[in-house]
Amino acid sequence: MFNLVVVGLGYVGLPMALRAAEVGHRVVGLDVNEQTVAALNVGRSHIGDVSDDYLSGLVESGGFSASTSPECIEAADVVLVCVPTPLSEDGGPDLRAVESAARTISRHVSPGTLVILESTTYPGTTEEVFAPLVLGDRHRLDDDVTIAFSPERINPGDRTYGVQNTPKVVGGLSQASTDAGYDFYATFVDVVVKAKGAREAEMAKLLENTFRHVNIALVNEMVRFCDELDIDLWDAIDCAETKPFGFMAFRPGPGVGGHCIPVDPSYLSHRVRAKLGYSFRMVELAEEINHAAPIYVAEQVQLQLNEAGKPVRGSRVLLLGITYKADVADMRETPAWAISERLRRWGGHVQYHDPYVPVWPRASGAGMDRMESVPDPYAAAGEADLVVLLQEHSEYDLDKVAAHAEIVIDTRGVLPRGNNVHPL
Ligand code: SAJ
Repeated sequence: MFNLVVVGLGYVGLPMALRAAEVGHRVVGLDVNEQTVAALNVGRSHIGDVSDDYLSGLVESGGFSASTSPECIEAADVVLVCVPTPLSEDGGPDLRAVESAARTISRHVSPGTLVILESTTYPGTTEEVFAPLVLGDRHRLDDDVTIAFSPERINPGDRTYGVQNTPKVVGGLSQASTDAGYDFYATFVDVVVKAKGAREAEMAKLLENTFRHVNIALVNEMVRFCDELDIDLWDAIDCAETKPFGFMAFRPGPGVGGHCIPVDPSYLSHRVRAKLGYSFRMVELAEEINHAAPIYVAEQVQLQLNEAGKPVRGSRVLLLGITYKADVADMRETPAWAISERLRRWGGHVQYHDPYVPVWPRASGAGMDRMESVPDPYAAAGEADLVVLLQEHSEYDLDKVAAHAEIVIDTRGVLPRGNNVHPL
């Protein structure tokens, strides 16, 4: 078994750390947030998919502990880096957390340690940014430190796939590093896949999520002209989905949110443009289409109110489900924001309901203001001039939504069709 240090105890690092502890590795979670570390050490989880019971069992057994002290790296056989790489101003990944972690590791790492970066980033980061900072002028690759990349595949809210049963890709800066990464992950992940190298492992992740981004953009563009051609794209997708091979269904929506799909592909287009001087047109077009989706929804609101002889100005519009996807509490890059802002700019009175978001703090042009979720979505639907279903949270009774709403724009194509229901 290994002494493992996991740097960054968020939605990726904590599940990885605890799964490794489950099989007997001695795991220290290293994080800069003292409150997070203190809470974890008393069995309180800040990650929705990690229960307090699961965590406290591993804390009490001594398999897992959390710390803010980087000295724990000195005893590590393996160090995983699972820190955030948010989008930076220039469209690439903000690598400051990765660089900080690499410098910290460099100061404390012992000979024989395997260091693996899991944070999503552009191909070449491990070789050109991460490794030089880890190695510094004191360590040599393979002689005393092996370095690899392994894309994170943690899927928040997924009840089927977790760390153990999601195949793990790993690619090193040398064959020895790849092999060391394989041997490590194979102790607690059912299927481990060796990539040719770190770049291929970095690229695999971006390909996975660029694939989704581009295909979501495809249907987000098709839904516009299908509407004008009086073609029910939702039905066409259902039909296409019966093909047992060679097709994967994506469906139109109000826009692409989350911390992966709208972000990861731009790392790739940023890298291509920065290194090669030309654009990755598919991604840039997909970004353009998906960024426009929320405005298309606002325009559909305007159109349907117009059909009812009502201007947007002064009309009450209820948004149902404002997180970035159904049954998650995550608001990152949610399309609800752009929709709400556009309707308010047109003079609409916007309300919302979301069981996961009791209060919606919003930094709008008028400074930080806040909205509260209406208590009863069905009563609010009955009082609104128009309802927009953005996220089909499982707790919503879709029949009741359709029954109470005078007009409803169904951005998910899930409501029972009626004269008052208008799918995108
Ligand atoms: N969306 C659509 N139409 C679709 C699918 C998604 O509009 O057909 C929208 C969603 O509403 C959401 C955004 O796109 O706003 C992203 O949705 P997603 O289903 O891709 O969910 P994410 O962002 O949580 O993506 C994660 C990814 N997991 C990892 O990166 C480890 C992704 O690779 C997974 O495929 C996805 O979860 C999943 O399948 O749940």
